[in-house]
Amino acid sequence: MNFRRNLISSTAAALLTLALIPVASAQTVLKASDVHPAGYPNVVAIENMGKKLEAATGGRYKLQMFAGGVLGSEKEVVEQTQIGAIQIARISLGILGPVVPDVNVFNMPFVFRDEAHMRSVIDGPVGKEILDKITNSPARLVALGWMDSGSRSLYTKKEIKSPADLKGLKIRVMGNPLFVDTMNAMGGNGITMGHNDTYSALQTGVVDGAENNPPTLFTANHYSTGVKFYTQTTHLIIPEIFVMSKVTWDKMSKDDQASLMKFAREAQMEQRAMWDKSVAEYSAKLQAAGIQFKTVDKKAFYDATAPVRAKYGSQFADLIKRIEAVK
Ligand code: BDP
Repeated sequence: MNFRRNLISSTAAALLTLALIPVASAQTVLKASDVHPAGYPNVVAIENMGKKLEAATGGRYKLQMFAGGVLGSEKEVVEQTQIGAIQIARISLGILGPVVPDVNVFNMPFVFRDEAHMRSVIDGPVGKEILDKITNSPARLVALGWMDSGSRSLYTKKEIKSPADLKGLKIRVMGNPLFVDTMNAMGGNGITMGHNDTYSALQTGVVDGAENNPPTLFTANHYSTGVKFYTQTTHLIIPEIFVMSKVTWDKMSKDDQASLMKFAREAQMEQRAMWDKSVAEYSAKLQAAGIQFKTVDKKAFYDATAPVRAKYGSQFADLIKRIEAVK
């Protein structure tokens, strides 16, 4: 009796396994990476994009989000995406500069008048052109869309009123020579490191400060390292970007590619709405935690960084004219 029951149940189990195999093997898992924690607007927007793709393809694609930088620094994640070990990377455009030099036009200090200007540019033909340049470059990445990252400003223990106050201060910047030059021109010493190493560098005094937007200052806990002043230089207004490995893209059908592009565009818009709320929310939390938001004479920093725009901008002269002409 027992024997028969066991036989039946093991046969049933075998049939069940067989039935599951085709489904399981037909599903492609897209590993997605972000240095930001779960719940951050970028992470949520990418997860929602994945859910839509999963529904539209009847489960043939499933996105798995690895938030909080668990897959490595953005530089490492880009490399992993290029070879197809990671499928979707949400990164700062700043990190892509050394890989696709054409994107550096958006990475220059004060290239946009303000965040509204940056949005108009990325939404228009110039934004599309830069996405195409990434996709058509030898980098083996397909640009899916833009995201907002607001403005980057300085945070330090010491108050900064002018470029002279940055003298002798080591300020963490993202890994791109353009940002080292920018920080040096602003009066400090630019030190590059990955986002996930910045907290301990601030904590141990390896650096005296960093620069970023309010949501990052809060969610990465940088505000709890003794930093007191958030000096609103807004020297960089760099959009975020999300890219797919070309290895993965090339295996997708034209229809699936079109669905993904549609959902990517929706993710861009969804993140933007969440972004504005998150800047307001985290700025309030930072202030409640004692961080002093300071306005500053931006012109002094603008003037100080003129040599950086001259050095990196000459190759983009026509494009910069078109960016400036965007209302
Ligand atoms: C944040 C970006 C993130 C970067 C980080 C950084 O969202 O992609 O990794 O800055 O400074 O604003 O490294």
